[in-house]
Amino acid sequence: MIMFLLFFLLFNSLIGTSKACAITKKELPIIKYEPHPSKFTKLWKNPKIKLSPPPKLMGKQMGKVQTLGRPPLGYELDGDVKVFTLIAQPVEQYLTTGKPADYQDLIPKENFIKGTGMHKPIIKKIRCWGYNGMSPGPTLEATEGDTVRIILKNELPEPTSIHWHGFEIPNDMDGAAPLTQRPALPGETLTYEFTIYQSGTLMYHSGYNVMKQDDMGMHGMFVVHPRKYENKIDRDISIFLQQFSLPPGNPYPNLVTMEFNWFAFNGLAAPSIPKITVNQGERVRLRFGNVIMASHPIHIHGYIWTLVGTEGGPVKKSAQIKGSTINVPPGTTRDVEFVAWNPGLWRLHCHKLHHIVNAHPDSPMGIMPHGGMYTIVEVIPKNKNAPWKHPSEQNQVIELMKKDNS
Ligand SMILES: [Cu+2]
Repeated sequence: MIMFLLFFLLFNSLIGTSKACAITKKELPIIKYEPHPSKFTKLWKNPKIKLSPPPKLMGKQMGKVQTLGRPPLGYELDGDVKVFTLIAQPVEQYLTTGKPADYQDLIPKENFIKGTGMHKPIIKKIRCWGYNGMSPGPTLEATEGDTVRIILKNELPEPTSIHWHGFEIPNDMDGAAPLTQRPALPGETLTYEFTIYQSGTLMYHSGYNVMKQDDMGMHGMFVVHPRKYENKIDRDISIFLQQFSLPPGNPYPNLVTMEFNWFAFNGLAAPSIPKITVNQGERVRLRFGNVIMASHPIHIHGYIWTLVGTEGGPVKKSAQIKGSTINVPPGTTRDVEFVAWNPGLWRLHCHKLHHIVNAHPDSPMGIMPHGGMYTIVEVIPKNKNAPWKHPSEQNQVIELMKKDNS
């Protein structure tokens, strides 16, 4: 009997305990943001670090390349040396702003089937790392033969360095820390200086703790113009390809998976990627860069473009390839050019179709709105009322195409 009583009391107290342990709403723990805490974070915590605002345009900017949807970065001149400043820092930005696409009003209303196609755009914030308040960092521009100095200020909670991707420079400038240099500790500054003997669409990205820092968004484009281009470029546009794994409700990228569910051009996902607007007859160069893990076959509608450059520089005329899709594997850049002869609204997107949807649902249901690596090229006609003609029939454009093929 005593044993039974004891058992009864014990059983009751267990139930009682479990009841007491149940977390009520009031007791939910408050989790403070500390980006990817590790045992080292504390060691590197530098209370003196305050995040700098993005540096203002400095000196005379090059202004030739347009980084789609992103502000440009200028430089200062110290004698003949072009001086750039990059501040490595945590960044909070919007992949999608919740606003409709800037080409939404160009789509004829009657094209929408009632009840479909007018999804309310979502807002998606990401907390990542980047340079000068954004990821990808700003596009640097120089000309073959220039000497450049890049000042890197570290405002991250861990050491960092910058690797100059594709550059033929002295070993101690390679930024592959700790192999070729000591990284900058939080609060420290590093200076790189080198002469550029090549041209092409090159890149920069973190050279320390690369898997984490590069995946967190620490990369950008570095365009080196040749002394003279083969053709005059009217629109020179840079697009950095990015992908992130963002679990639902979590703005921090998951770095240990290849299950990416957010895809971006210059840190923006459709419908928040701006359209590219060009005039009929203009020569357009698109520069694509990729330093992360997946490859992206970028496709354009209505045009056959020509591969004119890689991170290795201009492609020889005899080796130039034509197509409507260019694959951009990790660690490479691809420059394509076309003369905008064909007026209208043309899709420009990744042809891995998982990459043109935001936050993949478990199973595709209904009509899925465009997201990810998707925008349009709007080619404004010279004459709105002119009938459509292929360049082979259109005298005005034939001259341009001749130039293109010469
Ligand atoms: Cu893709």
